[in-house]
Amino acid sequence: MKNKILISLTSIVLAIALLPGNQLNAQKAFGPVPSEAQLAWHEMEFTAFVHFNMNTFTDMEWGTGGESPEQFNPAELDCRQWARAFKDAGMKGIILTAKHHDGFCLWPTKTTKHSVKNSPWKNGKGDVLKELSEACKEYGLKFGIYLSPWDRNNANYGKPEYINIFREQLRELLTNYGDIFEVWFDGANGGSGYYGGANEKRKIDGRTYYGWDETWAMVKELQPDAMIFGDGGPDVRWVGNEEGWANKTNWSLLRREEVWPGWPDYKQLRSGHEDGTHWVPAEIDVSIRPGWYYHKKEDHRVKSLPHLLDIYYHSVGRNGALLLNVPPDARGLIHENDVKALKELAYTIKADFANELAKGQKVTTTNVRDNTAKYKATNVNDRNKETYWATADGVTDASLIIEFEKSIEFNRFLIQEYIKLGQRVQKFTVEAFIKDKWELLAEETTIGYKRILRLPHTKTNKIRIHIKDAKACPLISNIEIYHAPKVLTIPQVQRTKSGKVSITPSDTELDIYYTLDGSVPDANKIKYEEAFLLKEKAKLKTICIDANTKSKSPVKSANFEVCKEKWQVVYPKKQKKSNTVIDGNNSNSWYIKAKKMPVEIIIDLGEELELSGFTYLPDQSRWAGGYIFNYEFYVSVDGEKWGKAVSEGEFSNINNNPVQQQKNFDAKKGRYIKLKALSEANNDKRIGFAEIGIITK
Ligand code: FUL
Repeated sequence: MKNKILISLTSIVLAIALLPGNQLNAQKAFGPVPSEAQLAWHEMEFTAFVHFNMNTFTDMEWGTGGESPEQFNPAELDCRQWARAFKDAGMKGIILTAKHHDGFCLWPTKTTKHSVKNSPWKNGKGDVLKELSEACKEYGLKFGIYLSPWDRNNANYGKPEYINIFREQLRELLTNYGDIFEVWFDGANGGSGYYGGANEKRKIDGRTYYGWDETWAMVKELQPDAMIFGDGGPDVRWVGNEEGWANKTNWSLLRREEVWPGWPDYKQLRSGHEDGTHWVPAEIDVSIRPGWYYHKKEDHRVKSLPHLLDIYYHSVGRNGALLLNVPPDARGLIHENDVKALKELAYTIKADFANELAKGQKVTTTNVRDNTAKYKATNVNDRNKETYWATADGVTDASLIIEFEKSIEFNRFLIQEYIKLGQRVQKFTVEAFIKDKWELLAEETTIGYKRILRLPHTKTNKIRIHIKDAKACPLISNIEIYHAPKVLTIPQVQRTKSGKVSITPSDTELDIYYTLDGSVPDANKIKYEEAFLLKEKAKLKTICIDANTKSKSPVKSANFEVCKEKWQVVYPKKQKKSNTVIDGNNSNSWYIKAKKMPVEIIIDLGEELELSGFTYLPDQSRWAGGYIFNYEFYVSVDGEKWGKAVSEGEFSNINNNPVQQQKNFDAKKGRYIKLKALSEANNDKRIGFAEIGIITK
């Protein structure tokens, strides 16, 4: 009997000890944890992706595989220039498209003739992998490879033989170029291809065809520390979009066995799985341009600084790693526009995190496991990543207060969990003590390796971090507080068809001022509070000002004509969405099918005006086309008699630089305008428009 009681008592004690909240969770892992190599990968945070290959020379995104090696010839290729630009941008590594879907290999592989070996570049003696791996070493960057599983060139693609070829390519890459930190396997597969001349569609089963288990084992055998990227890992997962963001709730955990390349539920990858079985953190891949490859016509569409900053805060700031693609041009160099954008981004990130305010300040807490060096509250601001604040086992609701000697101003909050023992926090808030009470600044969910919050500009002497829920006692290793300067890039101005003008600043906390009389705007001019009506012709000048520092953005000028409220597209007749052409919105577009040229569009301006020019903005979207090349422009009083064209000619460089085109002519009065397209820049069978405008005398 005594023994029985003893046995059941022991089992109760054992059962209690095994309950998640009651283990020695401050010292033991809870759930999946990262490997050493994954930890090192987390710390890289920001890496360059380089799409440079056959597509760079054919102006494509997905080559068919039928290209000729003759087409690859980067006359000025300089991998050191790439490495320098990335190093200066604060990136820690480079991943290169050694082979993209079109199958062209950037190294002299033994597995196929479709490589640099048969290109005119360096008379077939060149090796991009060698040059870039050496540049990486020189600049202290890690080196990674992208090898497309889909190969639209290879005759054996789809058959078992191809898998041996694919693995052999991998073997060459993983043995000849030093340490590889990441191997990137793309899940994309569109089926059709050249396939050695067969020109057909080939279907494979993404789950079974590539024999992933064996392929992954080979990677680990040759490069034990390399991270393997795939839709569902195994080491690093895709984030489920190519726009540059993870969800705010982002677990580094994944029910990995459920995911495979081409998984239809890929949107779940944006958050990971709270109950994930493996540590598979998110990598956020996005391009600095609309396309993954360089296209001259996108030179004016390198992402703006505010956009790149959003990407940074929505990736690195949301427990992910940022893989920013910067595609070199056909010279083999990173284009000057991209270099400039990278410089601005690096400068701003540096400025945002220049001056840390929490280090060494007083920290108190509502709960601590014990006050030993390992767990005490002040571990969060000691700058030692091996120490952390831990609550007692089972306590998953606790606060921590950072008290500043003098009142501070801040707008960035950075927090890190001690992920070596698992990702735990499920809910937390940040508050500031203002005028004798706690004000809520943010209510959030996960933390993970790193979470950065952009908060409203706040003045305080106390900040409270309240962990409201966690899977096990929270372990917080680091908290940092910053006061980031406002982003003072040029404001954006938009005006609708009916004349409503809106001004968007690069930083929501800036004040906006404007003038309509041509004078320079400053803090004494009209303050912009909300969108306003401006129907008549006017010159708008606007500026953003930081009320605290008085710093100013550059001035944005917009010359508005009479608004398009009365305008109507009268030809082609009754075409849905043709009003897109005159709605004041540059980011939507409309096309006229054009089996034969010429093609024309007629607009009724609703009143007679004295015209002296017109503007044509082609479609600005990623898959744009239909660029008018040769044109004629007419003005008419009644829409019937047109007379001679008031302007004719060509939009000379529209293909390479599809920005707004402007043509001026001798003034003519009229109420109707006609833009006639005589030819399309690429013999495309359609003509596209984002916007048509006029210039009046
Ligand atoms: C996609 C590919 O199809 C794109 O071309 C690009 O390589 C991107 C990173 O992944 O799935």
